[in-house]
Amino acid sequence: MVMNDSFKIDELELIRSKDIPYSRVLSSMCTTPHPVARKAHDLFVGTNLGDPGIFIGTMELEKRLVSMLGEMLNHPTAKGYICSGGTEANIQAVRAARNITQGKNLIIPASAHFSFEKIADILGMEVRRAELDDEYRVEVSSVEGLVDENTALITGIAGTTELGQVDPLDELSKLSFEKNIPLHVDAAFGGFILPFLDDMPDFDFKLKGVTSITIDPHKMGMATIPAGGIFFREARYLNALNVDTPYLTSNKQFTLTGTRPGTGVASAYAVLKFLGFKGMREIVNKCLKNTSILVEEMEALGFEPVVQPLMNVVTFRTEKSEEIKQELYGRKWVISTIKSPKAIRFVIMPHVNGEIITEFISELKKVLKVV
Ligand code: 0PR
Repeated sequence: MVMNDSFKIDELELIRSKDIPYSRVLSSMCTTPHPVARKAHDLFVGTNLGDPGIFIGTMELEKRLVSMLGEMLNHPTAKGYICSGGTEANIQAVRAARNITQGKNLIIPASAHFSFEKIADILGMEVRRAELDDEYRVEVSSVEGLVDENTALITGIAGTTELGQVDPLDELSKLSFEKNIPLHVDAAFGGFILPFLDDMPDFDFKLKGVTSITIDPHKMGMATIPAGGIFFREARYLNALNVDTPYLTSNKQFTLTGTRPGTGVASAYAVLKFLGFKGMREIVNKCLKNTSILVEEMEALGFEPVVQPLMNVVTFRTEKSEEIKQELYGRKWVISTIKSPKAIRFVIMPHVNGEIITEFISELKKVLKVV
């Protein structure tokens, strides 16, 4: 083989070293993949679930993972697949509901992820935003007021992107069931947290109105990117997504992408099998404990959380949110901000340990002197 002299792996290593390491990132919903996820990923590099007749083993693994996640979501026979992330999962949920109901609008909480704007654009549907209560959870009466005969889908969120809040899903479920409108739960983030906590509200297929759920292994599931998940209560939703693929080893395809990596399946499966329910619970609890430590430290500096954190997402009110974020970024620390109310936002993922929090707080003290 003729090698081109101009290529050296050092070039890639150098470029990669410009990325900010996760140890300095306190606001991402992704994290360093679990070591077993990396191993599994390597083993499945190059696999393509878009052609299941070739990747027979990989397909079998996806079936196993789908039933494990279905069980975690209180519906062992849920139908679904592993996709590229929360955006694709949400697109597919809305598309399936639209195809079944022929509805023209969808109702989302004002706190919904921006993926729904893309969805409205792609599917040409009207998005109706329901108001939030004082705790930034959707007002069910506002949702009810927006429903009409053209409503294809109602969405509730289990772990909002900005605040980690959970909508009153039991009430949304009742409303959806009564009105016979599909209910989608965006648990892209919370789906790998809520099942491992005591005293948490029901958010999954236990609620009889819930027809679909987004749950992302590449967030709290510690799988390698990309790994999202979309699950439906009934096969007819998945079937409503089918197109014919006459020349492939399968003759139909319900996925959005054609070529589809098996790495997310393998890495997500490996993490769940390796850690088990007990191991996942320990990691989730550790994240929550570290979140409380951050809250204590921030309160000692005079900050106040916007809402008491339910999960490992926490925000603190400050008029100087943008200045603080920028000054920290200049020092290679990454946090984020929210606009309403003005606040700085943290996501305390598994890579954020006590040592990192201590280091961060000492940097923040310096920043507060100059902003
Ligand atoms: N639904 C919810 C509730 C989300 O929080 C997100 C993403 C999505 C759907 C879309 O998921 P994908 O990004 O997998 O398509 N939430 C994060 C956010 O927008 C995604 C993220 C993750 C952003 C890591 C930055 C980052 O460093 O904040």
